[in-house]
Amino acid sequence: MRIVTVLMVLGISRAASATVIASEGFAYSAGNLAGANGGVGWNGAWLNSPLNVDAMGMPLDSHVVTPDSTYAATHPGFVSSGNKFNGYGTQTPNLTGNPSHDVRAFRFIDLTPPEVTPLLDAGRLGKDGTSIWVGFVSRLASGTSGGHGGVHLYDGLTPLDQDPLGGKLAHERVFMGDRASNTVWCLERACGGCMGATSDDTNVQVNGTLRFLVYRFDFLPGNETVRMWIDPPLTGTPTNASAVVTQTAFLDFRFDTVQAGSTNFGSTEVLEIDEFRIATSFGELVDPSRAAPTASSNGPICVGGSLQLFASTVPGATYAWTGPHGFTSTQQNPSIPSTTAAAAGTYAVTATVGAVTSTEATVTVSLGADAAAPSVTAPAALTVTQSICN
Ligand SMILES: [Ca+2]
Ligand SMILES: [Ca+2]
Repeated sequence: MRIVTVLMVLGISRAASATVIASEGFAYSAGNLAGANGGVGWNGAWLNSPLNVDAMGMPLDSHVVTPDSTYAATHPGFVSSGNKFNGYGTQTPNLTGNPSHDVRAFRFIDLTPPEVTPLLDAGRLGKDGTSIWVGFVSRLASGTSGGHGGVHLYDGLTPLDQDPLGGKLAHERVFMGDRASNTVWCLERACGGCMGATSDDTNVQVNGTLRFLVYRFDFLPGNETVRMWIDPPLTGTPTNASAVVTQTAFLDFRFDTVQAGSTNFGSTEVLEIDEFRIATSFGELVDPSRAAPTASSNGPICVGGSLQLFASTVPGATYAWTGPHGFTSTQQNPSIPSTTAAAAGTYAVTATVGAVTSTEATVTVSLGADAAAPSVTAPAALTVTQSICN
């Protein structure tokens, strides 16, 4: 009797893909924003504080205005939809309960999808080692800026029936847009006296020119690194060197809520915001449908077997695979017919639609092989029986 143990190394496959976390094109009818519940990736509708009322007790809200922002007209490849958002500002004085004349709209991000889970730290976005892109188009149609406006990221929110600013001191973490003390587009950590305030101004004036503002938050142990771009080419992910702001000591923070709005000191000075997106790749800020494919394989396989790689379908895309041993392919689902041990490793694929290439999705393939020699194991006790002729 012989027991042969065949040892085989089993590999695991993993897939990674880019993710649109939330997207809002303000595809709503003209009118008040509160209660609008469209877009993708949100937990509930836009909220406005009931404390925002005019002298007559009528609600003051941010507005949806027709038509859409026109960035796509001048920058082919940028996808827009619906109408646009106007920060209301202080068109009507004597607000009850809101002496700062600061009208803001809030919305919670949906953090329940499984593809968002790896980005979470204690239930909010901002896990160490992850990067999140935020982008939107904005302009001040009236030209010169006297107030401020833009998009804020919050970690939690004080109920809006208690505070129309949602507990800015306790919860606001990031401001992106046109800050009160300057007239250029900026990145700011500003929350009325909280710890860790920074202001990073660009040299690009806030005016009637529609700008595509892009921010990338690299979440790290301790302080985050944040970069900002203005009107980056849509032809590919912008480089770190091309950033107009690089802040390597930004506050250590998490977020789960978005706020948009403005405080302006003239009745016609209203900030326009549109195509607001939160994603894990630049391409998805340009076109929220442009997620990276999911990569997978038929692994683990044995040396000598046929390796099959799979990229999920991205409409209209071309594909580019790279891998071990100089492997490249432009097929969506390439194969390697007779593998050698050198075929083991991580394969990466990108999808390109038009001028924008997705982030990489990867899959790691392990190849199993027979052990160098059979291993034979005898039982500890063996009875040998033989009939003897005598
Ligand atoms: Ca829009
Ligand atoms: Ca951190």
